[in-house]
Amino acid sequence: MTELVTLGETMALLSAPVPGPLRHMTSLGLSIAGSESNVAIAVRRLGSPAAWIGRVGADELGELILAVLRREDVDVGSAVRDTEAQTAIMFKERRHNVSRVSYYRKGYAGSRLCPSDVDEHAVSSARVLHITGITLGLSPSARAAAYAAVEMAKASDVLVSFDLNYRSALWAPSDAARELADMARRADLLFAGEDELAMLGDDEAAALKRLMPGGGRTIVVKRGERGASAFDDDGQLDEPAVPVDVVDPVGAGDAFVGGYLYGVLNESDQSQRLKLGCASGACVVSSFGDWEALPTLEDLPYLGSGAGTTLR
Ligand code: KDG
Repeated sequence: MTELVTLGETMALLSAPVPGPLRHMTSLGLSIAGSESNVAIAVRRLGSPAAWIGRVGADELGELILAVLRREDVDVGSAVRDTEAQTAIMFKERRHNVSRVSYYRKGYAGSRLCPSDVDEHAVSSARVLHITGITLGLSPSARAAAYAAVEMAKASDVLVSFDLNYRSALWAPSDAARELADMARRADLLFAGEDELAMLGDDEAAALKRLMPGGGRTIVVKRGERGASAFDDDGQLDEPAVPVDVVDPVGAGDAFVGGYLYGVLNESDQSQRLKLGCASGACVVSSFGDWEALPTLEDLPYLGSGAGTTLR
């Protein structure tokens, strides 16, 4: 049975293999990218069943996405093939130690996600529904699909997990702040970056107070190289990051969320959830790719081994 169900857009990813402007590349690596499917892969790699719901084009890139997710043992049985729009593409390049992404996604298949695409059985039979603010910014129909999924989850006592995941390329900060805050208040478990909380309130304390009106909810603040903090009815718990050399930060937030959610699904305590999140994030920042370096449980003990460690 699926434990985690995620909903969102996954794109084909074309990445520059070496640093430099995209315009001078003669070849690009081909993979896939999508915050929600990254989380599904993260949870599945650690050991819990996970499903992804989204729309892909009826094209080769759509088949690529489904094939990669299937290979990762993520359930894509509820994914939809759109015969009228193509699969979106994300490009990634590195310039002066900065990773830069650009999207070709407006009007593409993933943005055409709509409420009737949401498989009610898949949502109501899961234990956690995970969505992100990216879906709210994609299009009105994708936003409606996210709200429909949350209603279905709430009707079946499925825990709603929401990552603000603000993407400036998708919408203006004022529109995003309103929509993100509205969805945040419906979530049982909220993930936010420090910069995203700043967008929603004067300071972190004010934003947290506004977003956490009732008890029984958890807000997890992702602090990058300074780790993460969880706020719940028991107060605040901080966890430092695992020190690693940062190679490519894209996808690290999703890895953190996946590790944390695996802890939720396996009844780990708050400290263990944060540790799993930070460890998964560290694995992804220390290598290229949005999800390829996500760990299995067996990989985790090797994290933090000194430089030059050889396993024979
Ligand atoms: O969170 C990592 C993502 O940025 C990436 O995999 C693609 O979903 C994505 C997005 O919208 O940026």
